[in-house]
Amino acid sequence: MGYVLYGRRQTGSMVVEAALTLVGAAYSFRAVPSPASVEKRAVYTKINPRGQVPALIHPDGTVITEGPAILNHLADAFPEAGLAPPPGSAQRAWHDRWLAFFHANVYEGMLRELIPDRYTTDASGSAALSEAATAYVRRHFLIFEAELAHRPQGDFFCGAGPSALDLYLWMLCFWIDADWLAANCPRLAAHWHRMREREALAPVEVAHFG
Ligand SMILES: N[C@@H](CCC(=O)N[C@@H](CS)C(=O)NCC(=O)O)C(=O)O
Repeated sequence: MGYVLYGRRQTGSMVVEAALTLVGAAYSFRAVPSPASVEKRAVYTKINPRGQVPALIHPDGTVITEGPAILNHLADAFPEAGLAPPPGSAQRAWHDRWLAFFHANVYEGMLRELIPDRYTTDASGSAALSEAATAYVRRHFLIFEAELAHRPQGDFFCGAGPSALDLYLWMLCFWIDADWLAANCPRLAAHWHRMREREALAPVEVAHFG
């Protein structure tokens, strides 16, 4: 019995699919209807009360939500896959810091940017809310771009292969303006292009953005 991933096209389940693929875990995928489908959604909220994807069900039935918790679980459960530096190492602390940074700030900021109506009771202010969120998201990308200037230059953030953090940035870059990224975050833009060239990730990209 493998894992079960609840997800939907063009959502945060993309990075979990990528991680499951890279670690070679057996899993089945269950598509969760969009938020508009109230009736079907009621079934899913029994699994994740927030109604959000992704949710990963461990083979023992444990429900895991929140992208970084899922990714860190897979990194620890499949250590030979090298999805994160060893637990307890300084490198792992660095990795987890930035994973949490992007999850807490950028992912949430992108939600405000893309669906501002959900974050206000005054729809007349939605455009301004979205605009402010764009600036907020970009400020956080610039902080990480500056951080990379102090890191050893390599294809990946933490070593010889893609880590969960590499996968998370690969996913987030599908939601940021590519021209802005190239002009303002050359290291991250180059990283995104390298990640998109990886054969193992191509089917996941096609499933979400093909
Ligand atoms: N903090 C959650 C956020 C997940 C999230 O916002 N998922 C969105 C899709 S990208 C979703 O399911 N939205 C549907 C809803 O909120 O009703 C995580 O990291 O997994």
